[in-house]
Amino acid sequence: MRLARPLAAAVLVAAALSAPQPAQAAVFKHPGVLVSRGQLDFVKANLGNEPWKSAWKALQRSSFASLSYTAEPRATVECGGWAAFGRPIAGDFNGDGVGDLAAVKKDGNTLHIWNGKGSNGFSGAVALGPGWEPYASSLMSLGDVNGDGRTDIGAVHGETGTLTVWNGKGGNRFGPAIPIGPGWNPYF
Ligand SMILES: [Ca+2]
Ligand SMILES: [Ca+2]
Repeated sequence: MRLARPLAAAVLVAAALSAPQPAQAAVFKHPGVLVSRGQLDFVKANLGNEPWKSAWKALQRSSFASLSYTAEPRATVECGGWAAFGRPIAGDFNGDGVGDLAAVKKDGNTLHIWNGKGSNGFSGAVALGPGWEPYASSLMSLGDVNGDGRTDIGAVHGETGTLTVWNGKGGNRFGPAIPIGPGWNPYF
């Protein structure tokens, strides 16, 4: 995770000012604070001045700093696995107002969705179903093309050139494939 230096410093100040937690050294040994006491004191003394003032306010607005934030630790954290997926598309596929990502996994040609959770966070991948191989290279987010307020997706069949639309239903669900018409291959 990379943070702007003032924000990173503010995060560390918040950590330093928070109440001490019960030690769990037997399970996990924290590598320690990566800045000096003098640096923390400097940032703390300048929280009323820019850029530290804005960084502090941004930290306070962050959902990760909320007292109601509930961590969702995962047993397995995937790193560097995006090469397994085709080009991702963006849209609000579950209808909660936060942007999501979708992409077809090349092995199995299954459409996957990652729901945005705000603050640049995403849920784990939700597998929707196989059979997307003919559409994987042209999958696109269309916005709302049927006017029901929900994000729709489309693609051009790689062999037939038929433009096909799937209307979003919210909750990461889509209606049946609706063929719009042939002749779209030259545009993709
Ligand atoms: Ca969403
Ligand atoms: Ca729609």
